[in-house]
Amino acid sequence: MNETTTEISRPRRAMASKLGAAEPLSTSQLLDLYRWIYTSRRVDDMELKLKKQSRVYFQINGAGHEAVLASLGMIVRPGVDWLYCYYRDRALMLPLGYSPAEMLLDAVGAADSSSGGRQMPSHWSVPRVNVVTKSSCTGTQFLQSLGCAQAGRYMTHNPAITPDKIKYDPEEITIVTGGDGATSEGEFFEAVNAACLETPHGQLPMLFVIEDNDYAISVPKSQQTAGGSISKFLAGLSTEGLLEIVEVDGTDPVACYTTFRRVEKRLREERRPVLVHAHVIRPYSHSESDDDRTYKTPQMREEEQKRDPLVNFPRDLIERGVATDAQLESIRRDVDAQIEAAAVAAVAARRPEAAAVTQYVTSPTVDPTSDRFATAPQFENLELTMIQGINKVLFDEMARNPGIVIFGEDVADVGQDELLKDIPAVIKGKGGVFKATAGLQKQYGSLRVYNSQLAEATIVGAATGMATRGLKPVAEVQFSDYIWPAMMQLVNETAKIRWRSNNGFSCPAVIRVATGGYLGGSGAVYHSQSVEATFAHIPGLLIAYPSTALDAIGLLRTAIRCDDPVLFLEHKRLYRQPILKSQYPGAEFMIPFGRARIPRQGKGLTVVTYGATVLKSMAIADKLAAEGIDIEVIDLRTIVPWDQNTVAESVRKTSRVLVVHEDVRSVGFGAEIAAWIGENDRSWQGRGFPALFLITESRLGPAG
Ligand SMILES: Cc1ncc(C[n+]2csc(CCOP(=O)(O)OP(=O)(O)O)c2C)c(N)n1
Repeated sequence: MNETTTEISRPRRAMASKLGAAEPLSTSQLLDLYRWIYTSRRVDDMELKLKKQSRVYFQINGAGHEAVLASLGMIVRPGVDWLYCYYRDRALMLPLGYSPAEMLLDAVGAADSSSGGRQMPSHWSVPRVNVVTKSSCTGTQFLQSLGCAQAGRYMTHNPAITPDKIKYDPEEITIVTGGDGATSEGEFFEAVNAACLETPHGQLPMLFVIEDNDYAISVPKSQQTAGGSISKFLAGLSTEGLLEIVEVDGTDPVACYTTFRRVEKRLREERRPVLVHAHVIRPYSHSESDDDRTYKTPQMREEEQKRDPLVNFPRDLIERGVATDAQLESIRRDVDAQIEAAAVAAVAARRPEAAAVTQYVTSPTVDPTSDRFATAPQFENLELTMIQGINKVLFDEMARNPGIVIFGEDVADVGQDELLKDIPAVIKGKGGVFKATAGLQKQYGSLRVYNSQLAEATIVGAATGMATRGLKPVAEVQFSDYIWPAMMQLVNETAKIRWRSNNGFSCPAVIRVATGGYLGGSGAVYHSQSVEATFAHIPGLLIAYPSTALDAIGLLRTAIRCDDPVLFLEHKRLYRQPILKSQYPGAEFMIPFGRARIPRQGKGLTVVTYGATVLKSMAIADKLAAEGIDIEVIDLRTIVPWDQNTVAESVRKTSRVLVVHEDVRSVGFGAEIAAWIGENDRSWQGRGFPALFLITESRLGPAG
């Protein structure tokens, strides 16, 4: 079955048949379309004018993309559907009720804009109609929209989640847009693949809209996509019936509207994915800082102008007798006046206070460092290693919170649902390469516990999209050495969603990551790296790094119950250490973040450490005690935030500090601790600058 269809037509020729189609647009709908197309272009023009006056700092336009986007807006169910929109999507925002006044507040960076002045213009974020905050990254939206759609599917199939608890609608669809250039990002292919996968709970009702203007800044499509067409590139998926692909003239609003209406049934009723490849134009330069005359000839630019919907659509409306020139002129005058007034208001609008810049880096309401997360242990007669403790917390938290979803590479017990009944009689079940998730799928089913694709960006991107919807994904990255494909999501998305949307959205996902070395000789370089310093650099991302079973249990529960994204680092070497075992402290036990532990008190020297080097430091401290050296060991437990008070107090007492970490010496997290101690030396109450050393694990020697 080949579902690829081509609907490229010039608006003028197409109009008669489109107007007479089964679901013809009414006159008022056609005039609405014209109003949105015209408004979008004129807001662009106003922003360009304000840019020339240095009232705005950047401008990116939606010119030439208006027709496909305005018509897409007509099929959106505002507040029901979910949207991840590209920076060209001004004309999609208008039918959703996002006004020129709001757009211009965004453009000038007003305090009362959607990002509180933190984002560039046209980085849409409208919580009231489920337009999820977009970054400047060209491809990250695809995987987040995947997670959003997965969340919708999850909620539809999980009766424990009702719309009064988490917003969803059984008919919702997820719409994600992007340019032809953006389809070269690996995340696009990962998202299409995952959306098309047949799972026990079906495919995903995702509408991918590719706005193809032939260029990515100056790079033509011929250098971008093999064969020059993303829809032809993906044709195999449509041949298999996995994805419906439709090509359409994106400058023809009626053809686009008809296309979107036609694919709605597949999306809303059949819950299956669709890709609309819309051929548009880009009559303005990429942005105000680009000049397309440097790479397009005058003739090329003239050809493009001939397809401009702002010229062709009103002409067709008049020629078809839908509207008179006077009627259209009246719309234009009305819109112009509205935009003028909006610009005056935007220029006068309040700008953010400088102090507001640190607001909403983390949750303003849930503080994981607070006493609310300090619960006393109620020990049960159940002794657990660190990995068993992690597994037990996941079991208990899943029972408590139906919003928890667990996925990652190999985390499921089995790949086929029908094998679940064979556990444990016939097969043991996998449950993660380290067994952290063993038995969870058997207990909670494959809606809640499943294998992801072998794609770390997908794992984190999908977790990000799910968490934004209100679920609590606890995803696993198998080895920290392989977390890097997810770096873009973690740095630019997961960690920044709350801040950049001015608290409009949040992303409290938990990403569990096996990390660190000592894999019995077989670890080598790609199974032993320390990654905490890299991630500690990212505002908005909390990092826990337990060194005992008890801490892993308490900190993981805090990570799950708090409202911020947490990178939960689990040292592989500690997973099964008998010496680190603990009795299970009960299903409510939590340890607040940012509170260090002092496993050994001393007066002669402070050792500040975390993770696997805690155990090593303790062993050396015990040894040196015999030689009369009295060492205090501080286990930070969490890297972000880290407990400066406890360190300060100890340093004041000992006046000597040794910072120990497993990472390379330069620019590891230990360097941060050492720098902080040095920077704050004046606060050591006149006791002088403390002797300060940074030591890496390799220097601990065999005794460690
Ligand atoms: C990941 C990433 N790489 C590079 C950029 C810089 N950049 C911004 S827009 C753009 C071109 C995007 O082209 P396309 O997706 O075709 O959309 P268009 O601008 O043509 O509508 C580039 C390279 C970016 N924002 N993000």
